[in-house]
Amino acid sequence: TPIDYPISLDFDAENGTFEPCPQVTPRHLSDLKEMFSDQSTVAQILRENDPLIYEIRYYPFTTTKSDMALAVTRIFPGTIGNEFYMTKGHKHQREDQPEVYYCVRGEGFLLLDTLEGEFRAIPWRAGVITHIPPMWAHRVVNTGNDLLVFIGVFHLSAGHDYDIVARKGFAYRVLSRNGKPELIKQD
Ligand code: S6P
Ligand code: ZN
Repeated sequence: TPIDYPISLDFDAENGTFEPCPQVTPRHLSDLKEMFSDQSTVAQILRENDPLIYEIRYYPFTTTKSDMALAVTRIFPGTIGNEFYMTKGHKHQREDQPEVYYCVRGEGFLLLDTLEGEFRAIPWRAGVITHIPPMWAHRVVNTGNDLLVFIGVFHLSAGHDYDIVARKGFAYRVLSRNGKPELIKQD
């Protein structure tokens, strides 16, 4: 239901949580298993357990005339094989829908890819704000030993295309070599 009066949230930047929070979406390894390069390690882990890779907390600021939304994502530290924990990644369905990302805590990369030849890996740390133009697929990778927290502001009507990312993949992966992140080109 639309709410046409101001709403404020109580945000805990250390934890990456806020109150009130109407929706939390967990993403376990099984939810993004096809995104990781080392499929034999994925299968091996999934035989034993299904680790939580990240969590998304949403707040829809729906009014009678607008559909802005807030999402706070917390990516846990870790690797699958030698690939750092990351978001599934998606492109917005509507071609006129950008997004603003703000890294609140942690370190890693924001990967941006048109999936048509243009790619950027933005080194990310607390304090960096990035505008994601329409038609750029986006994925965040946690390369640190600690939680990575970021805020996304977008329109609910943007829609999410996960399939195109699953089909084409990002141009580079972020892999751990001796604990240090390296960008590796995909063929
Ligand atoms: C939504 C926005 C974020 C992501 C979230 C999780 O447009 O970009 O809220 O949904 O960071 O990533 P993903 O790829 O699983 O949706
Ligand atoms: Zn998005």
